[in-house]
Amino acid sequence: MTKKKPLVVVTRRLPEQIETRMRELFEARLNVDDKPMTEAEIVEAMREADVLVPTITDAISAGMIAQAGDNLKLIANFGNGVDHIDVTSALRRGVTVTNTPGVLTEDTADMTMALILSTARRIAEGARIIPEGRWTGWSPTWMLGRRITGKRLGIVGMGRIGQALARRARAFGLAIHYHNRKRVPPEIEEALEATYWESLDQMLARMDFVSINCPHTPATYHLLSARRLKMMRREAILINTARGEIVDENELIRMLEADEISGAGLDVFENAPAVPERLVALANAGKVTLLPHMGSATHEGRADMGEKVIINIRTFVDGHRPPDRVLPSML
Ligand code: 8YV
Repeated sequence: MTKKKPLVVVTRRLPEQIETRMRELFEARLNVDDKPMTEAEIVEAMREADVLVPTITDAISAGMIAQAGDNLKLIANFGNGVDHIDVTSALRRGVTVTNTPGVLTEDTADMTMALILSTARRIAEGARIIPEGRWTGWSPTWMLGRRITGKRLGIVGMGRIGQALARRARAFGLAIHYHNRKRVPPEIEEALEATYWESLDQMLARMDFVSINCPHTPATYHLLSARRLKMMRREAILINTARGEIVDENELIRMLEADEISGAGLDVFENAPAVPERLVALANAGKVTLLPHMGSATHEGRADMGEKVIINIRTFVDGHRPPDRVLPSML
């Protein structure tokens, strides 16, 4: 007797090979035109589905989870961060939540390093000059940026991505400093020649670059508050490839406009995809580099994320614990 395939509802378009596999393995309901689903459409899907596969663009609230059907037993997120899902409510209702950690670590660390290079050396600004026909020739004091070698990088959140960033940053001659909920094992600190700062305030006051690489949780909401941002040095550059909500964006904008901080490289925003006009004006002025959440945007990375979703669903459907369960301790 063939086992009934689980009804798996996928909210966004996924890499082709992943969708093909899903059609083979599951009763897959895919989003071929990639038009984001409305809350009502997602709730409707949650009433019928055995498994929901959302992404960062889908807010899954407690209210939506309360309306889910009894069949819904797994929310298999396509992505590492789960701050868009009310995981506590899901777990309370006996719904397992999984994510896709690890497979996007190197790509996101690459993009973080790219933002450090781009913002310090004004690459985005410079790359516009020739296409816009504004180059009149070389000059000794024109388009000067900031040196990276020998400077201090403070990493906020020394998990997989923070450590992968540290490996890259060392190759560029940056001194590694970090703040984290707890100290990493001594062998990792030694390998990265990383200095631990128990006090985030004290670390912020001494860094040339500060990179946000921690998850967005209730505890890290506005971790870089107005008070903390003011501790950063005037020459410092802030990089964020984690989540916009970790930084008080309004205060960051005010400080950039007032030259109280020298620059920022942002891949995430507090109310993405809405980006404040004042921030866009700062980008046009060459003071900040803004990217549309491209941290893990590689063909390989997104395919690997899809593979992880499939593995999480298959192990769960086979009655086993999926490898990437999101646990309350992670929230
Ligand atoms: C994802 C990300 O692409 O994984 C994350 O947390 O921010 C991105 O890599 C996005 O979340 C897709 O849902």
